Amino acid sequence: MVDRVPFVDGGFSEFVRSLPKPPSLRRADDPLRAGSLLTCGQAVALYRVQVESRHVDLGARNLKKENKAFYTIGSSGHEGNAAVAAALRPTDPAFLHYRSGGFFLERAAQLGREDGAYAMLLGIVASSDEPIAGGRHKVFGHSEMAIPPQTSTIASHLPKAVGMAFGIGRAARLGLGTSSPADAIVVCTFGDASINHSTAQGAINAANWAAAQGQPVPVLFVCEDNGIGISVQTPHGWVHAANAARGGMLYAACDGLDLDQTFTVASELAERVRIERRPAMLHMRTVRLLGHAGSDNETVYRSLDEIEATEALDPLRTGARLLVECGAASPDQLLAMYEAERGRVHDLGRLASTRPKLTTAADVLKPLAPRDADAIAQEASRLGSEEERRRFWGDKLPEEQRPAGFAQHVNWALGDLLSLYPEAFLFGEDVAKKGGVYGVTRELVRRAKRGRVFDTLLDEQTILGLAIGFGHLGLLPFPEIQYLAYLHNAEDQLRGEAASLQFFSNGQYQNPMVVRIAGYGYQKGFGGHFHNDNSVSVLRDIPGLVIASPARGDDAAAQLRTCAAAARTGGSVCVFLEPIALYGERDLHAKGDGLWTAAYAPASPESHVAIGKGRVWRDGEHLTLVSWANGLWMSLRVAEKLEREHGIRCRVFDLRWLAPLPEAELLLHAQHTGRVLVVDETRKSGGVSEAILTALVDGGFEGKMRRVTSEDAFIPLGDAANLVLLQEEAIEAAALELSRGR
Ligand SMILES: Cc1ncc(C[n+]2csc(CCOP(=O)(O)OP(=O)(O)O)c2C)c(N)n1
Ligand SMILES: [Mg+2]
Repeated sequence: MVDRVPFVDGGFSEFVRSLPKPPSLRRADDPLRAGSLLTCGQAVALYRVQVESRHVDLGARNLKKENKAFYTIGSSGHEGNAAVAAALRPTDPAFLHYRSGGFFLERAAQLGREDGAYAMLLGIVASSDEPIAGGRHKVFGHSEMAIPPQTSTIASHLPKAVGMAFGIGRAARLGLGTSSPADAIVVCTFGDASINHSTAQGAINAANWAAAQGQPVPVLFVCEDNGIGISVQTPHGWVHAANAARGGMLYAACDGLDLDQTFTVASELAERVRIERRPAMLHMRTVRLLGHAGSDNETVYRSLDEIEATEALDPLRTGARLLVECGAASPDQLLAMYEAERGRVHDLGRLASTRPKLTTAADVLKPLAPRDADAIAQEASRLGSEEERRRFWGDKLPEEQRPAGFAQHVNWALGDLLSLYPEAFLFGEDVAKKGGVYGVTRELVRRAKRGRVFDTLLDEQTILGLAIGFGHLGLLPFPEIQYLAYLHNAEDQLRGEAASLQFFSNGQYQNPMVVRIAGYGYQKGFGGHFHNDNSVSVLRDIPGLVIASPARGDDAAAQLRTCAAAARTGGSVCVFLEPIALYGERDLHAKGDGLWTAAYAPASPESHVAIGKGRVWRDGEHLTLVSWANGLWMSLRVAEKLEREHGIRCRVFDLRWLAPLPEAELLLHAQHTGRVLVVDETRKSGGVSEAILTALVDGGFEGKMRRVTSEDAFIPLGDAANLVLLQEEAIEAAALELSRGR
């Protein structure tokens, strides 16, 4: 593999030495050239940051050779992004591309910080001293620089950038304070290949869609276009052709090899975004030097001629030529600066490599999803003032209404939460005017203050991105995903982004949210797979995620409040699964028995349900049925029948939470009868029962265990659904077998 570092590094010095000396040097406060927004002094300072960024890249490669560094994706060739940072305010939230090192360092410099390069180097060596991720990843981020951390999933930060921009606008209209100034703009940077990703396309589209309706969306998309994504070339002119005239988005192109022009164009565009509160795209030309990463052998897909031609466009060379031609600096001064930065960064790299690393699993896990049960209990028990609630609900409060089913309880709890938290927002497809496809959110748009309950466009990635952005701002979002099946095309926003934020920011950033998802099977007379999805394993394996899965209205209301309280007090990311088939169910054993309704119990210490706390519905000594959601409803019916017809008495235990599972209680109730039947309406493979049985084994349970589940299938339309979904007959048969000792 050819190492191009000597050519880029040595080639730079050679190039600068060859520049003709300027006849005289200009003063620091002279404009760099006629019409420049930058003075000579500012241009030189900006250039120094670019040089610093380059030396961090070179330093990373040196440290890698000694096995002291773990990350060599650099910013070489992209240093023009320092001029974009200079055009913004340091309080403008920035979601950065992995080549935006210049941006990061310039923002540090703007704030008078001298530790920008050191922070990057600490990340490169994965030290626990690193200021954003604490050694968990090499990301650009800093809580004092308004730079939240990014994951490596390209483009996945764009939806949250749009969400944050939208949230800033919405909060400003409602007079709510947030973590960002009301006139902030949000910037996100990304590559030319990344722009093709559906996540990027969805985010850009969403910003334009909102802006087209006059909604403020002050987001600046910055495409750092080096013409290539790893080895795949971007068609010439593609970024321009696909974005220059798109929706109402402003668009401007700049040459990242010219720091002066980039600063001017970026400043003018940023100013328009700030004033007009409209989305804009800055298309910045860059080059990629030193390959995609240290391990990338560019010669496999690029000719040496091409590589050399690209190196000749090194922005440090073009920048040096500009400064020298304008008389802002002499070649000798620039060479001296280059070597001084090399030495300084080298020393910082050495120092960084001696700093501590994460040494225990407990340390790694610490910021993942902190939860304080007492704080949650206290917060979840808090009820808004009666006056406020009466203003929200009108004459009759929910507790003064007749007992009701699941959907109504969710509606009541959501209403109470909207009235309790002025910073709460409820949004999703069809949630506002229509009140949700099943009417769960009906009337809330009318009752809540304008703009707090709103319909989004049809894109689940955007819905979750909005929630993440709102969460960053300190707001409390309740996004709705219309059906579980449609979470799957957006789940990375939950898995890769939302759930990982506290982890990769060492607890410094939070994106609290309660994602309501309508799901599970058994919808009578409606459905097919996409409306009857029972696959939850994709949620269960997200570290730290809280999954509530209530079965009856009283639990639904209490658990929703618990989720909101966990989000509010600890930044928890919570998923609230709603069994569609039970939305309107009123009865349990017989038509008209009303046993699946409940009176509304408003927030109080008595009505609080802690995270991971299950519920015993029925006692018995012969057999323990373990279930949740529709499975619980069926289990209770079967238990009744078993007792009536066979004298078999079952204890029925409702998990209520699928993550974390109530493992200790589970064991206790299993031991009580010594026989456990897990009634799992999800899949046989990857379904929840796998975890339940494992928990019993891990807990040392030595009794008899069985499970009944649905089939590993997509759910067909009509009555055929019941051929693959778990049925009461199967539960009964298994229960009989188990209780007879087989
Ligand atoms: C969703 C996703 N798919 C694939 C990758 C692997 N990957 C990392 S960088 C990259 C190319 C990105 O190219 P571009 O956006 O042009 O950025 P550049 O590296 O050129 O600055 C790919 C495919 C990834 N990180 N995320
Ligand atoms: Mg690229």
